Parts: sequence; structure tokens; C-alpha cells
Amino acid sequence: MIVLVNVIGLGYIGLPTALMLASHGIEVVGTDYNDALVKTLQSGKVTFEEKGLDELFSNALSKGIKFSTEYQKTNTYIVSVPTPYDKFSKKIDPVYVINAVTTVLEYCEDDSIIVIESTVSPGTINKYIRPVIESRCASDKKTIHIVHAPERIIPGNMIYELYNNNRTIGADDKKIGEKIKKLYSSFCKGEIVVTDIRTAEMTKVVENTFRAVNIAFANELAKICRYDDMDVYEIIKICNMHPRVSILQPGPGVGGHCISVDPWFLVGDYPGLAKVIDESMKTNDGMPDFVLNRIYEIAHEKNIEIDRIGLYGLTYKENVDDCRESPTLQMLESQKRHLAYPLKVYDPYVTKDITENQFHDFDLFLKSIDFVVVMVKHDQIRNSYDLIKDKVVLDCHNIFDNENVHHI
Ligand code: SAJ
Repeated sequence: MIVLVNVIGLGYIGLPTALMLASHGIEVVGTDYNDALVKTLQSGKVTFEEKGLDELFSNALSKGIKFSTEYQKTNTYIVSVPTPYDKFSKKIDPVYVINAVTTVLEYCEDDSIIVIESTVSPGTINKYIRPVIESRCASDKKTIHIVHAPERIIPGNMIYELYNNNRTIGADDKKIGEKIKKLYSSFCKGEIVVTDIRTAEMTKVVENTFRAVNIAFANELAKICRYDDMDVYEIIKICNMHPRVSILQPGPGVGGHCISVDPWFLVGDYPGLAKVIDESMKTNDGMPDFVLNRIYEIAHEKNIEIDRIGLYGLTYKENVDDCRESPTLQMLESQKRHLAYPLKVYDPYVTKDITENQFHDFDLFLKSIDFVVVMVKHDQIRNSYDLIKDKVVLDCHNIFDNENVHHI
């Protein structure tokens, strides 16, 4: 029987998952080694902005959720720590998962289940996690079960998706898989499929790769259409009227910790085989530079000085405060490498200074520029066309169809 669930890693995935379980009557302790983060949560404040998160947090607090820097002695753990990738080899770096599992092994009871929610590349659990568990089990004479339950929620709509998305549970033993399925069913209304661990690992990476490849296709079309003066948005709109065509939207690049990262695991592990994926990732990674060229062309044509150009948006997508792998940061980084004066930048969701020339006041930002580049389609800018209509506008998301607005 599950007595207490110890969620390890209270980031974008771990925190909402812990809160969701606690709100649905499960006894939960959330553990993170970041003391400041744990203190913030203990003081009753959430650590990032997300629709519905505050409410879920109060609910979980009223049901007794606790936060700690200590691992707990129990029989069920959910590990949701980051899995970065090595930029050079493109392979996953499982060090955080290995460390978390190693520490769990010091605390867990016999017959415990360790659920890994972190995204891992196919084979990671067998190669790196299983040996750690098996050697410890042999010396302690314990039985420990591994389960992989990759998360699928999208920032900006996390709470709704936690409730409603279908899920995958990978386990060696179906009975253990069913036990964890029951745990997630305490809040999840979607279908939960129980399969084996390698399949669960692969499905997660494939889902994000599917999206990366399809975004790359839209980005490539944008480049072709720009080269030969065609309207990519009109073309995509018409093509999508075909019953079996559904093209995504081009943009200034792909950010976030998932779609811009996970497909590289397949390229790293199967370099000779994952060719479409490799090219797609390069296409997406090249978009910030493509937009930078576009900015240069337009500024040159309109005679605008570099210090009168401003980038609107620093996050990796609209209406969230998450800047991981953001196209704007990639673009600023590329500018820096070319020793160029950094462009002005403003984002209503980013209140801390994370880059040079960053504004925190929308009006002041607008007053200081003549050319605005819409990098992120936050609701604020969608509703502010009147404020920018007299400026030169490069709209990287096709949110304005006004005649004098430029597109990528
Ligand atoms: N983007 C485009 N064109 C599009 C759609 C998106 O350029 O047509 C860009 C966005 O602007 C953004 C990036 O792609 O920079 C990724 O954004 P997203 O909203 O598509 O996805 P993420 O990274 O926030 O979340 C994804 C989701 N995966 C899939 O949709 C297959 C989510 O379900 C996963 O939980 C998450 O990755 C994850 O953690 O793996």
C-alpha cells in the first residue's frame, strides 16, 4: 500500500504533480535540494507563474502537503529532476536522475517503487539507472521496482493537461505498472496505458520529435517563401484546407526544455539513422539567425539605427515566464558572438534582469524604439497594436494582418 509519496525535484513538472496528488488525498512530501526554493514553498508562495497553480497550491496546503530538502523514508518516490543534454555529443546527461535515485536508495523501504518522470532517451534507464538500483538491492537484500511515467504537460496549460491528458506508464512488472496507474488515476481523467520501460522512454522522445520535425517543415517553407516572395501564411492556410494536411506555424525559433532538446537524444544515439531529425533540429536552431538577418534587411531599408530596434518577448513562448532555450536569448547570444551592440528587449513576464538592455516598463520601451520585433505573441502585444502602429513592425508570429507589418 502507498503510504506517502515523496516527489523529488520541485520544478516545472515536480511541483504541479506533487500538488495534484496532495489535492486528491495522497500524503505527499515534496523534496528539493534547493534550500531557497523549499523555503519559498514553505512560506506559502509558488515558485513560478502558471494558470491555476496558486489555487492548486492552496488546496494542496490545506490537505497537508509538506516541503523539505530531506528525502523521506517511504515506499513510493516520483523523480522529476532535469535531464540536460551535452551540447557537443547531443547525448543525454543523466547525472541528476542518477544522483536522485542513488539518494532515494539510501532511504527507501523494501519493495519500494521509484517512478522516473524526467524525460530520458531510449535505453537510459537500462544503461544508467538499473545498474545503480541492482547493485544496491544486492547489497541491501531489498527489492526495488523502477517505473517510467514521462510527463506530457504543456507550460501555459499545465493544470488542465495534468487532469485531462492520456499518460504512459512503463514498468517491468505489469502489477507494479497497474499500482502506479492507480496512483495517477487519483487525479488523471485521461486514459493511462501500461507498457514496458523502453517503449515509454521512446514514446516521450518521439512525441516531441514529431513536433520539432513539423515545426521545422513550417520554418523551411517560411524561408523558401521569403526567398521567392510568396506569402507562407496564405499558403499554409490553403494547404491546411486539404483533409489530410495539417502544417504548423513558422516562428523565430523553438525554445523550451523539450521540443528543442529531446530530439537531439535520438540524433546523439542514432547519428547515422536520425537524418531527418538532425536536419530539422538544425533548421529550427537556425531561425533566430534568420530573423536577425530579416531585422538587418528591414532596418537597412527603413534607415533605422540599431539602438532604435527593440525585441518584444524573452520567454520561449506566449503567456508564460519560462525563458529556457528562448529564441530571443539565442538571438542575443548570436549578436554577442558577432560583437554587436545588444538590441533592446522587453517582456512583461520577465521581471528579473536576465540580459543587457532589458526594459521593465512597456511605455518606456516603446518610447525608446522605432522598430519593434514581435518575438513572442503574449496577449499584451496582441492587444496593443494601436501603441505600435506608427512604428516599423516585424511580426514573427503573424498576429497582425495590417498592411505595413513585416513578416519572417
Ligand atoms: N512553435 C512554433 N510553431 C508552432 C508551434 C510551436 O514555432 O507551430 C514553437 C513555440 O513558439 C515554442 C516551441 O515551439 O518556442 C515549443 O512550444 P510548444 O508549445 O509546442 O511545446 P512545449 O515545449 O511547451 O511543450 C512540449 C509539449 N509536447 C508536445 O506537444 C509533443 C508538451 O506536451 C510536453 O509535455 C513538453 O513539450 C515536454 O515536457 O516534453
